[in-house]
Amino acid sequence: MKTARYLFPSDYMADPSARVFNGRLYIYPSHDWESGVPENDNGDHFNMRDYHCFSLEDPETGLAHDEGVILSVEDIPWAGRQLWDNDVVEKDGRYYLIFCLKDRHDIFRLGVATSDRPEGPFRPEAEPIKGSYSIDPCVFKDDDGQIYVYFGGLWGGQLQNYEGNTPLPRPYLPENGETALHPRVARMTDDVLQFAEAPRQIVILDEEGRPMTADNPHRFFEASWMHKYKGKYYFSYSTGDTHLLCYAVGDSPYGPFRWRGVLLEPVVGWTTHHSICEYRGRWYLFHHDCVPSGGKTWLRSMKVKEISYDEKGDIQSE
Ligand code: FUB
Repeated sequence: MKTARYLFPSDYMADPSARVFNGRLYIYPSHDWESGVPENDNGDHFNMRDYHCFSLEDPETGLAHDEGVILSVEDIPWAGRQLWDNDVVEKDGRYYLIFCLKDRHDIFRLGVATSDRPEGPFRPEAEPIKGSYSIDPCVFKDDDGQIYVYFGGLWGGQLQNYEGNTPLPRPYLPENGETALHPRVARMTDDVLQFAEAPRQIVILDEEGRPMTADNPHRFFEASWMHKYKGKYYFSYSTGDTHLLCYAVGDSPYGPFRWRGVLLEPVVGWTTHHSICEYRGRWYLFHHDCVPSGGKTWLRSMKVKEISYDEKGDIQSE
């Protein structure tokens, strides 16, 4: 199966994070809806209010089964608005959902909610992760058990409001020829509730081995995802306004990651966002597009397609 197919025709779900827990495949998407907020470059029209969990028996044929609501914005004590992308990791039989949401000052933070079941419901912590900012957390558990969160996103994702981890007095988006903004990574504490270290900027190198510049159509925009294949770290991401999904490969969870290729060409809709997951010995790319909503960028539908690797470890996705 190299053609993508839709997973849940009866509602709009985006940014699918696919994970395997206890031999079962789960998907944790954002839940799009028609909120009536006008579209703008800040992404205000993505005004989501809850998350559902889905399980999927067979990515080749089956539809996703809705396990119900697992977290709602009104249950999060520090909530402002806009429940964007999330991801889930397991540690010692507990499940940790890491999500992004604007606080009451309209600043995106990362939060944690916990459950003893992958299907939730998840109970949110009282405060966001200390020192967190921006959007699109991906929670990656390495083979040694260490857990890392990758995050960051431009424009409405507010990454341009920071230099390193420090808020800037004014946002700064690098210009052509300047080094692009890059995503962040932080190791999590043993209880998976806080950063164990100050977030580090990770570097994506171009084909010549130089840090990507702002005018490179393959530079990072949002939607970090990390997976491991044959001992190598594959960092994949969305290029935002050039509408691609790309991947880059490195030897450490902190990078640097060298650009290797395009995973997905532009689809109908503005955003591209995805996850990559191995299930029953096969590899799958989960993503979304806006075909079922007739191109409404804020109403997205999740899809899956099989991918494979060649002998060099390059991903074959078309
Ligand atoms: O779903 C809201 C935002 O749109 C996500 O956080 C971004 O990655 C983009 O898909």
